[in-house]
Amino acid sequence: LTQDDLKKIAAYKAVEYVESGMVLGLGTGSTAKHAVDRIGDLLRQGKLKNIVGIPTSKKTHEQAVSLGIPLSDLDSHPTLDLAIDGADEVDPFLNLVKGRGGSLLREKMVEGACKKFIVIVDESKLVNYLGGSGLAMPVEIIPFCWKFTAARLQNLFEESGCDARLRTFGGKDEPFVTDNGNYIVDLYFKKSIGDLKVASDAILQLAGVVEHGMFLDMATTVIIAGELGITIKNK
Ligand code: DER
Repeated sequence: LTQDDLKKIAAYKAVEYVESGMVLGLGTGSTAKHAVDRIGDLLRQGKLKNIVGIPTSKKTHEQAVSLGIPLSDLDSHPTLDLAIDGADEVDPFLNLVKGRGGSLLREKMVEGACKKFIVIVDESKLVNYLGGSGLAMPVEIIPFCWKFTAARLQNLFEESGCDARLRTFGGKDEPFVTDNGNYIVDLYFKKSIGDLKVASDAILQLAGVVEHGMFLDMATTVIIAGELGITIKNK
């Protein structure tokens, strides 16, 4: 089984939780893409009806439009029944790192408004502690004086051996710009950042920071697809 096979297996399992009439948060990324495709299939087959989708990125919005999934937004639906989305890291307490696709702000807004939030991952996303993969922990910041903000973020986590890097795209030095017109600083850690709530609050206190990619105590179910089968963890 390829990693994409596993992503698809997790995604299809999550869509089994979708009932007709639901207002759904539609996630972003290569795993969530399979879930959105599946929802589109079931709508077309008439097996699902009266679904309203709330996309978590312009990219997912376009995918959903192409599939004919009826769409709305948080202004019209401030509370959603269910969101399905991927994650970059999942710790043993179902805390997540998200945002390596750059959509963390809208994802956190949508998924924070849901009664249930199902996370779909292949087993490679499991970590012992957040930041433990040594890969990026994204922070969305405003473009104004981004170097100033990046330096403050790096200093905040000095003891964890933090390296803060502006996310660029296309190999050039052009800053990556989010759907919301902001920049992303990716934090790389050499050691655990300790208490996640303390870290989260410290990041959000910095003026110039919009949001970070730690989704703490938000997932209600995590569906993990591995070589040996599917594992479902509930909060
Ligand atoms: O950027 C994001 O938040 C994505 O959902 C990410 O967390 C998972 O992306 P993937 O399914 O492509 O690995």
